[in-house]
Amino acid sequence: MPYTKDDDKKYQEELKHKIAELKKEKNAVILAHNYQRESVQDIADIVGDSLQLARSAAKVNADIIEFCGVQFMAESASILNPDKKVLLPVKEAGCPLADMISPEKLMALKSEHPDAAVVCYVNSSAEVKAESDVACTSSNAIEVVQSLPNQKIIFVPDENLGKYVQSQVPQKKLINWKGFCPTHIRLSEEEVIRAKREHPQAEFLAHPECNPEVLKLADQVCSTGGMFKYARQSPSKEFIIGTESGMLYRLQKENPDKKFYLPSEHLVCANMKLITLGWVAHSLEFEIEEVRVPEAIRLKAKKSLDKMLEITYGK
Ligand code: CIZ
Repeated sequence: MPYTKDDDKKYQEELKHKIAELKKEKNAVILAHNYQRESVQDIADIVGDSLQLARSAAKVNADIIEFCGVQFMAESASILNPDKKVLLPVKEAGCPLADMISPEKLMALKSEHPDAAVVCYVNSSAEVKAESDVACTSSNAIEVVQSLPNQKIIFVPDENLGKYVQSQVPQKKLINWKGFCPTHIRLSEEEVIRAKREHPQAEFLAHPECNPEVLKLADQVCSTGGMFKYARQSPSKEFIIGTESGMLYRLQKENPDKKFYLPSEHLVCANMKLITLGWVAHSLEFEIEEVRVPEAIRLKAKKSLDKMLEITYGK
């Protein structure tokens, strides 16, 4: 008998049931990033950006954190919550942007600019965070750079975010690492112009990892968290979303009277999409792949995350 759509639906329901049972049995909580598949967002206890998820992990009373996202996000959750077992359902779910800088390359750059402070985007490894003065996200990068006494700032690894911050903080000199997000850089100026032509009433919200030509066309440049807030508060009814496709599901769910459009079919992060219900069930059942950062690196990386939290939340 051929496998049908109904069989697939039944299988997905069985997986959801299995995940719910395993969660209870193991006292686990499921966190999912805003870029995850709809089916994964649906089974999550919390959906958010990497920082929100890492912070909320500290507040939950669970023994296991099932982190549906990519490697650096699970690492940040583990750095901030060393007493909990953090699982990444698919160990291959990496971040090419985070892999574009190594601690050795960062150390070499630091020795060329000894008077510069080092700011690392959260999309970086624990080792790179450990070599940085302070971390930042796309929602607080400007605030973090402004808060530092140094005039010179080494900014790693995302060049587009660094250039955007430089445009907003012209009094500082940013030395930007030439890393990029392979998903965001694929959004072209032409695609945005076409989407604007097709939806003339829509506001264009762009993520700062997009290319500068694309950001020039934006009505608002914001992080994923900023996009949710802006879409909720804006009187506009239509929005073109310049970031990963997973965002549209929650935006639409939270704003049923508004319309959201993806300007390009290329805005799909293959690593985020590696996580499926099947892998979540497998990971919970066998408690794999555990993400743990060696203690000496964890303590140094935590310092840069704590400094960012202090700048952003004052504690
Ligand atoms: O920090 C995050 O979760 C990422 C990768 C993007 C964003 O804007 O929230």
